Amino acid sequence: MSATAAATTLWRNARLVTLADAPGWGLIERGALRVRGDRIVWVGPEANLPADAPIAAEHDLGGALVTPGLIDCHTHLVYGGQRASEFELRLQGASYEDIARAGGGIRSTVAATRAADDDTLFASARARALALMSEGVTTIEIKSGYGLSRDDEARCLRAARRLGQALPLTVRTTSLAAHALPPEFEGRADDYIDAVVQWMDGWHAAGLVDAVDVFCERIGFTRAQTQRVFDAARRLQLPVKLHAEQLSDMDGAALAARYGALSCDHLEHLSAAGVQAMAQAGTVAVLLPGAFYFLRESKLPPISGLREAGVPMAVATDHNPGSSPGLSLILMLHMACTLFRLTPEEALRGVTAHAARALGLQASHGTLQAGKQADFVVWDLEHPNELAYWFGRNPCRRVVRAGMER
Ligand code: DI6
Ligand code: FE
Repeated sequence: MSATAAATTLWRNARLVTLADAPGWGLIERGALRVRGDRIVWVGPEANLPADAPIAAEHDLGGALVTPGLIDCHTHLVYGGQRASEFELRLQGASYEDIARAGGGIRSTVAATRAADDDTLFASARARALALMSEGVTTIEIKSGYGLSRDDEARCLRAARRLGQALPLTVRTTSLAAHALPPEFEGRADDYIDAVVQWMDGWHAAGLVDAVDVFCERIGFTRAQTQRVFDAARRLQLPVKLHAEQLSDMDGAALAARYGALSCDHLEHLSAAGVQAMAQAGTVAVLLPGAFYFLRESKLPPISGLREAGVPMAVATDHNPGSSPGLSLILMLHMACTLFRLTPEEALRGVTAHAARALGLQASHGTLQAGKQADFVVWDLEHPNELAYWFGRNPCRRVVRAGMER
């Protein structure tokens, strides 16, 4: 039979976790999903299935749990080398900031990234993307930030775009050229920001940038420098995000909120005023328990303040070679509960609906609803709270992304 435009695929006999309306899991027992092309066209209890459209294929899921595809909304996936020896230094007592100030840290990854050719950068990032995908990740954000020159940043962004073409995975790119000061600009941070602002036009014109981010920190860039990068993004009509209040309170979140930021990320040192500014702007708080854990931080992000103010909370891996070399979004979901005391439902929303919002994709991704992209995961689990409960186990059984089984 030739596929007609109206032919749909039916996924039935599933326990659907739709996350359609907050709060709650949006559970549908004996649920069904109808998929046409890359879209969900109908979701509901099987008993209510309309009998009109032809069904091209039918899958009986045997009562299995189905959630939206997972979204890792903060990664630094493209880089050269690794930093295990820096981890050893930290085990001997050096701090992350000490190492960065001594010229190690991000700068050592910049050297390794510049030295790697395009295919090596792509191959290492591809292997990491496959690891994330094996646990049901269907969308990821990838930041640049280890090239720190016009051409090396472009190479990293191109590798990210290439991943989205080569793999059954939605990739959103973020320019994080303002991640650290490259050695050739030593002592000239404002000149570097001038250069970044100029380079951004070219990266944007080449279609390489979906959003713009800055590391606003004592060892990163000041608020004034952040603002100049955000002004450039605004001129190009690009949305902004911010690495904010990770190691100290720079009042960066309130600044980002004034630019209508999609998200502020890390936030361990976020103030009450920062929480309010984010709530008013509708900015998502992206929590990164992997970095908190790996850097052995003790100051917790103000979770109850964010919750009370109604700030949507997302959870991501922050995968990077220095502060979070982990490649399991499900482990982050678990750690968001154990370390940050999110509820299992908040944590699942954090890697689906709220992660979509942190990428500006809330209209098309993150829940099981008619009209959204058909991205979903079939799990070897009975209840969605088990996603937060098990750790070191991969219960992902099947993945459908954009209507196609991977
Ligand atoms: N905050 C982080 O945790 C990562 N970048 C950032 O701005 C760390 C990046 C690295 O150490 O390589
Ligand atoms: Fe990060």
